[in-house]
Amino acid sequence: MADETPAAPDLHIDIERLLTRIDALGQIGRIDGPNGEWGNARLALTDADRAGRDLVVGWMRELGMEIAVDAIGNVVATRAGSDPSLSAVMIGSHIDTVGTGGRFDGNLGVLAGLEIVETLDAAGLAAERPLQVAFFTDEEGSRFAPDMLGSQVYVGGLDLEQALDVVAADDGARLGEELVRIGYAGDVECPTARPPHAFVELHIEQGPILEADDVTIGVVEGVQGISWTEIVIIGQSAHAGTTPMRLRHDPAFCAAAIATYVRDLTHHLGSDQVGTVGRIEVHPNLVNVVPARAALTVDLRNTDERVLQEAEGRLSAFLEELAESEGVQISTTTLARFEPVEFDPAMVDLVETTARRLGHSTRRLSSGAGHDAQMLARICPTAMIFTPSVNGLSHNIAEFTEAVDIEAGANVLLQVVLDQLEVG
Ligand code: HGY
Ligand code: MN
Ligand code: MN
Repeated sequence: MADETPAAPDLHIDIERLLTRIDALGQIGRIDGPNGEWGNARLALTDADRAGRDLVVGWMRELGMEIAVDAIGNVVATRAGSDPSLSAVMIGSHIDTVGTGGRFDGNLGVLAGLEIVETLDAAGLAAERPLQVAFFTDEEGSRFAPDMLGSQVYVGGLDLEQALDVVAADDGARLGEELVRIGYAGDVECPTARPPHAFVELHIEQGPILEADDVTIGVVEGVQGISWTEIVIIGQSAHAGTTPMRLRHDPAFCAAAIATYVRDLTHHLGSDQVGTVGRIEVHPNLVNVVPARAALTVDLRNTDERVLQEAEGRLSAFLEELAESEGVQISTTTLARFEPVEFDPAMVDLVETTARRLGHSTRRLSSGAGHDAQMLARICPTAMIFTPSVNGLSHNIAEFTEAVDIEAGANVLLQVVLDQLEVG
């Protein structure tokens, strides 16, 4: 850490300016709900994602930042420091969303970074280190698995060519072609040749913990392990009326049995285990046809790697039994697999002491969601700052975080970044 005396303890962000940018980006791929709630649909590398990228890159240019786009479409904007030989402090997150997402997930972290650049510029604060603001490609992984795809390539955790060959779950498009189509196949090599000095990500909690404890700032100690599996079940299509139950090989029944098993597994393994069947497809999906095929995804997560492996083992054994008992073929593909991550203790402490110095309540927690920070933690000291989510909701257009909490989180981010920037 830099010396203890904060560089500009009274400096603070302009919350109205930040909220204006959040709302402006939120208009791209906007989805309105029946009760005034509204969110976003900007799946990775779609036209909506391109429009969101273009808007944010435009703001980066207006701030006089140097823009770099790498070969997987990650965008890194740089505010020059007085000593360019020093590695940059990076603020980052993502601006792609799930199909029924909110307007804060990821976007808050990127736009808070731009707000901090504008705040430093307005205050005439020069820094020795460059300051970078980045958004990473396809953090959500909904369309192109795995999640955190762009930041994984950025840190060298996923081979670029392998990433470019990933095929979209929705329309079968190849990632590399979509990147070219939207104009973000950049010329900067991956993985990065210059790891940041430090990485800090401001993000909404996306769960109920901070709100339940009435706490303003989440001091994130790490991220839980993630296991995504796609399961394909091949049975035999048959007439719904004429085929006796004993002669059926029914993939839809198997998909339902797997979803029920996943729920039972979480009860058996205890509170830290979560399990989700998020996608189920049945073919031919007709009322009077016993299906020929079903495909579904299982998302298992746990803070304890050993228990997560046990969950995976139990599911695999269940699939074998089911294939045998129902006379179907079951195949699995791993879509994502990340072990739990712990952030740099000194950076975690810095977030906590900074938040408390600013007078905010804090609590430590592990992140239930995956984040780009868990990838950057592989190459530099990394920390995350959480703000509360109203009703613990996210990946839902009703996702919301109060302005007062956004302001608190962004000011903590500002002070943490100032500590790392070694402002002159
Ligand atoms: O899946 C996740 O946790 C993140 O939203 N990509
Ligand atoms: Mn996110
Ligand atoms: Mn998300």
